[in-house]
Amino acid sequence: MTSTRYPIASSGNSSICASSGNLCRRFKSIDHTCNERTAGVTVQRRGRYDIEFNRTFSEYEKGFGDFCGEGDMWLGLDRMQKLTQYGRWTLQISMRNFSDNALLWGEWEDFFIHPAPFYNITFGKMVARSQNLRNTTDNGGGLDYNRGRAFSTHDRDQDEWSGNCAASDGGGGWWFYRCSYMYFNGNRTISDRIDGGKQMSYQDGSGWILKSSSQMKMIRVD
Ligand SMILES: [Ca+2]
Repeated sequence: MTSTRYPIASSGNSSICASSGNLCRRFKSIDHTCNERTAGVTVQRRGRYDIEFNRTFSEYEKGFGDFCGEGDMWLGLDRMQKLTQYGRWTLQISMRNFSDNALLWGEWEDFFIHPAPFYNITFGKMVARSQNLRNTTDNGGGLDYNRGRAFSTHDRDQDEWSGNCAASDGGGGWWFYRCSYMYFNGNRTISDRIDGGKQMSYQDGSGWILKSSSQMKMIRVD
């Protein structure tokens, strides 16, 4: 499978249910009539640092930021859950390294967000990736570690660690297990100094790789 739909450079959520017009308006009433098959919906985008990601569970549930432009944003767990009820979706994740600005991306099939209050994330196997993305589970690493996990924030601990991953790891919400090897809602990377899993980072089995930007997108495939 090749991927020509391209991450990071792509524009905002302009196309889901494009025929119904403005997406921002459309999001107020996502329903089963939404049958756009090739649309991509941006789930998370970060790189401008124009908004904070250290937020409450309720904010992660509702979503925040710039849905229709190019600014940083989080779609909202409630919207993800509603959208994934219909059809099959692929999750595309792309990120840029802080150190060399290299772009890495991968796609996982059967992305699904379960209902509140846990909003567990499930997904199938990786179906496409850039050559420079490793997803090994050796020594942890990759997204596989998060499969099936509930969403946690600093004010709602639903992770399986004895402490609170979100509170310890930079304040942003995520589908933590005993924390995470992929974490894009953490602290902004401002230097090469690695600080556990607190910064925007991806652990590929060989070590933490700090990120300067990220984008997660859900793409309807069926
Ligand atoms: Ca915990």
